[in-house]
Amino acid sequence: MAAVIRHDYSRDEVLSLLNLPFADLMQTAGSIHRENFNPNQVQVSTLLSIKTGGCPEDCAYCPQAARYNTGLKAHKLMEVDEVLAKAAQAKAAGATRFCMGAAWRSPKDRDVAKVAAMVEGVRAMGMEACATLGMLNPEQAKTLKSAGLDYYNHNLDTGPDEYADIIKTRDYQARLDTLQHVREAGLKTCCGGIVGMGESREQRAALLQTLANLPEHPGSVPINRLVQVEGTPLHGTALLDPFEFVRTIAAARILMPASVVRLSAGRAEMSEELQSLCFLAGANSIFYGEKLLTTGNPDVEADQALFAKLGIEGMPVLIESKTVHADVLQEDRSCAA
Ligand code: SAM
Ligand code: DTB
Ligand code: SF4
Repeated sequence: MAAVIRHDYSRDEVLSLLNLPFADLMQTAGSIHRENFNPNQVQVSTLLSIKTGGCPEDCAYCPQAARYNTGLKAHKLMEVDEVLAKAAQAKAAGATRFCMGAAWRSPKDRDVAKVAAMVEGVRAMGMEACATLGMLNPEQAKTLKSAGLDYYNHNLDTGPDEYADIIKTRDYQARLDTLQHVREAGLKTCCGGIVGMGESREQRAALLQTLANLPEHPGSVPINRLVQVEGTPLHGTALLDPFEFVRTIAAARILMPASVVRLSAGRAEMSEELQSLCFLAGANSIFYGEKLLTTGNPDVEADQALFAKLGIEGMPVLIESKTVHADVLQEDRSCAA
């Protein structure tokens, strides 16, 4: 059955999805997942922080904001060969997408030129390339597209109404503008948000509504669960009920049926059972490798073991008409017992 792609969801419609009895929500999300994807395949991305810390922004969740005392050691932009060595390791471990993240409000043109060289190197290895560098102007987006960038990650992070409670150094419209520049350059968008920042179910509905009503559904939708870091204003926030997290994933799957939904930050604090519920709810991507940007992620052996237990294999990607498999993850399926 073809995916029903809509961009006209009302907030109440999204809220009524989140309010469904759990079994009904999971059944609907699971059916839509199956109609559009192989439910036994999960896309595997590896993240690297290419420029760490010292960020001028004030995002209340982020350990990389210079103004919070998180004990993080700042690091200038890495050299191209260092980044490509990490990319080669990620490919050897089974990743099919390499995502480069920088703690910038927005990059300078000379930074974009250096990241463009990194992108060319990653693509030459046969992996998809993603970057998240902050706000981009139209020219910068075009430069990255010309270098071969596949995806640009730029999250909305919250619904529109509470954005100013979380971030004061930029506004929601600036996020929407960068996403427009990215789309107009012909790049695919990777755009999602963070849950577990003390928001209400209504506010999660507003985030999902805004994502689904973008002019194009993002190719990837990362759903992050707040990683609480000491020294950030959101450290100590009451933990989100795990079922609310699963409901958010399921609603994202229903609203954006053809998008890859990523079970993103926060997996290191999740049980295998909770992660499995997220896969059943329609999540079909993860960050793979022991580190996210600055915080921990499950180690590759744990993820390979979980995939083997669940009979999940890495999702192949088509790069320049060549199918690239997530070999290591597939090999390890033999461990399933
Ligand atoms: N500086 C750029 C920006 O903010 O767009 C790119 C890097 S920024 C670290 C990328 C994303 O990481 C943020 O949009 C946010 O969704 C996520 N993130 C940062 N800190 C997080 C945390 N503590 N828990 C969960 N997600 C987090
Ligand atoms: C996304 O949505 N989550 C990733 C990636 N895109 C760049 C980042 C998660 C960061 C978690 C906190 C850290 O490791 O610094
Ligand atoms: Fe800077 Fe991005 Fe962290 Fe905000 S989320 S403080 S912009 S690195």
